[in-house]
Amino acid sequence: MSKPLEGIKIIDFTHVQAGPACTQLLAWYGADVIKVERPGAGDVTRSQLRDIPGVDALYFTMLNSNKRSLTLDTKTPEGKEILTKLIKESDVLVENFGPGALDRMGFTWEHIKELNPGMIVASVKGFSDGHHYEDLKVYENVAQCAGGAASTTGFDDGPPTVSAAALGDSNTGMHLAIGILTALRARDTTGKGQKVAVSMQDSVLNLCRVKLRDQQRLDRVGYLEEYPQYPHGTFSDVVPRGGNAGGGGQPGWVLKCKGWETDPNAYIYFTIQGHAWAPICRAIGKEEWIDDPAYTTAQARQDKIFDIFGTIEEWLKDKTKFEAVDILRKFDIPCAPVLTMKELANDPSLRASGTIVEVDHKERGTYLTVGSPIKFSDLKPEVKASPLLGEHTDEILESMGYSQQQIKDFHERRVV
Ligand code: CAO
Repeated sequence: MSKPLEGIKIIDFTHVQAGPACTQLLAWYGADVIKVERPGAGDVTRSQLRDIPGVDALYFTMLNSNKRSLTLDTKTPEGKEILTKLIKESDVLVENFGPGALDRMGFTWEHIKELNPGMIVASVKGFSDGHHYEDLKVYENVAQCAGGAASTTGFDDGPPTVSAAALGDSNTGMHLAIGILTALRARDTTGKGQKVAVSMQDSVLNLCRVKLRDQQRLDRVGYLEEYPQYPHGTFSDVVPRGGNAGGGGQPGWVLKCKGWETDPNAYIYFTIQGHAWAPICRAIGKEEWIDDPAYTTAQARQDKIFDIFGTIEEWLKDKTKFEAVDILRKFDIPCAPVLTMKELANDPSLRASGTIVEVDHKERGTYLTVGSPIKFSDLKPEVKASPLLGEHTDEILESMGYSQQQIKDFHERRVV
């Protein structure tokens, strides 16, 4: 089966997480992604948090599947020549170097455009062009703090908190992938490439847009009724941290189940959907609440929402998180067990759907990774191992027309 992005050649100058997550996605869907790495060193994640001495770390293997690796010192004259040739033959160049690094390498957008007017240059930076922090280097948690996620995550009596989800890194990469596909579509009609830039701050803020909604509501009315601070606590003039409160119109919270005293994940998330009040009461054996005016509307329930959650926890006391969800699902109540990474790794449904996949790697044996979260009716992305450092250098140089002797010389002079 041919893949939709087959024929698209991508120079992948990305490292760590934000950029590699983007190019990995494009590689799954058929693009030829050539990861360009410094000879002898490569992407720093190859050696970060290693679990097997001398073998590419999972951090690298889980973000660079389906790519080819070309080692190239782009600061040498020959390296620049090879890169110039590669740019002329490629469709997209993706990079997430620190600010100005590509320019310092001698490959400004103007120069690349001259070499290949159809080229799409896609960049991740911490902050957008022209931003007063545009010179800053940025990692995940820096972006979460700068994008509004940290100030609105956690509990009211605790410090700003970052999420385990890679809102700054992989999320930015996903935004960039959409940008690249959009620019490719535009090129189909104009024949011209363009520069696509995504900042980590903007990508985090995009996912925090409901918090910007809340800021404006707070400015107008002075309180936010779905936050745990309402109605008994106090609000300042900024959106507070809402703990585990459900957003939108349905209150929710993380509730203890059987075994919570010893198992830190014996919890479920429970949502009180307005129209599901009667089924909730039936499920937890509180039929008397169904027609009680003190409980029938969301507004009436608001000031005692934590007492209601307390009653539900009483009901949950003798049920595991899985047993509880099995009962609640029959009443159509939106809920889920709080799942650990171990439970997710072994989840048969995730294995069957290709969301958790086992990949065979030349040096480390098999390992688990997250496959394509996007499912297609006519495409089944196959996740292949990440490349070893420089694994495809010779074959790529050969395909570019370099002779065996030239390739040997490049190796000897550490150009590749
Ligand atoms: N050959 C020769 N030189 C190379 C090379 C190659 N193949 N690949 C990279 N380099 C050089 C670059 O030219 C640059 O050199 P100069 O700084 O001398 O111009 C240097 O290596 C890379 O610099 P960097 O700033 O990208 O690397 P860093 O480790 O200091 O910073 C990071 C890392 C992630 C903070 C920075 O790249 C950054 O802010 N990127 C943008 C934001 C981003 O994507 N962050 C997310 C990372 S995931 O958490």
